[in-house]
Amino acid sequence: FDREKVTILFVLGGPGSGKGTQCANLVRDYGFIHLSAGDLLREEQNNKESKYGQLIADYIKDGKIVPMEITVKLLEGAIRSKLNSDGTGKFLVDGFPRKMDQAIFFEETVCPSKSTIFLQCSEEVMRERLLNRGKTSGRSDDNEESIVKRFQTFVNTSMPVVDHFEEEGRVIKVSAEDSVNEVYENLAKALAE
Ligand code: UP5
Ligand code: MG
Repeated sequence: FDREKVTILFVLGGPGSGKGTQCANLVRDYGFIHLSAGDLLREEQNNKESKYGQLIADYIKDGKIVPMEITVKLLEGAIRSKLNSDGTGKFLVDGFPRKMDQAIFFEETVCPSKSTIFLQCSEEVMRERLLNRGKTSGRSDDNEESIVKRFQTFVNTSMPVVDHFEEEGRVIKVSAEDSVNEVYENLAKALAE
């Protein structure tokens, strides 16, 4: 596709920081298309035809990052299939890139991002949200043991990506501790600037 016609915003933040929730708000108000890397991986995991099902299941339960070739292919396919008929499209890429090599590979081979929205939230708050969601989500990683691993991966592997984009002055940082509506107010204000 034509990179000039495609706008990409990365949406990053720790597990449970509210990426999916706030993306839904942005879709409603700004006409973005929402692509969650985690959702795409879970879909692929459930696809009986896929040879990666078991691998993805194991990585997600352990809070580890799935080899990027798989995730980038899924994202690229989703972008391609959701472009407007004139080739334009505004995408929120949620939960990706979460490792430095993914960030570089995606921007070089698929499309550079315009900006990164970073939802900043304490582990205490995120843990409570995830355990609460775990009562009904059925997600294999919404349990104490997986949550600890997800936090470790986030701090050690994914934060360096945010720091890198920040050094380049390409991060919109938003406090994500408060209620969904308050966070969205912060976010909308930051985007307007
Ligand atoms: N909630 C949200 N906002 C709230 C607020 N302000 N106040 C109170 N409650 C709030 O929200 C989480 C929960 O909190 C919900 O119950 C919500 O109602 C509530 P959500 O919006 O879902 O937060 P989000 O940040 O999207 O949390 P999520 O669990 O999806 O984050 P993760 O980053 O952990 O999950 P993701 O699906 O992106 O990735 C899962 C796994 O896939 C990774 O651990 C990894 O193994 C794998 N993966 C890769 O390998 N590569 C990738 O590129 C991407 C994922
Ligand atoms: Mg999510």
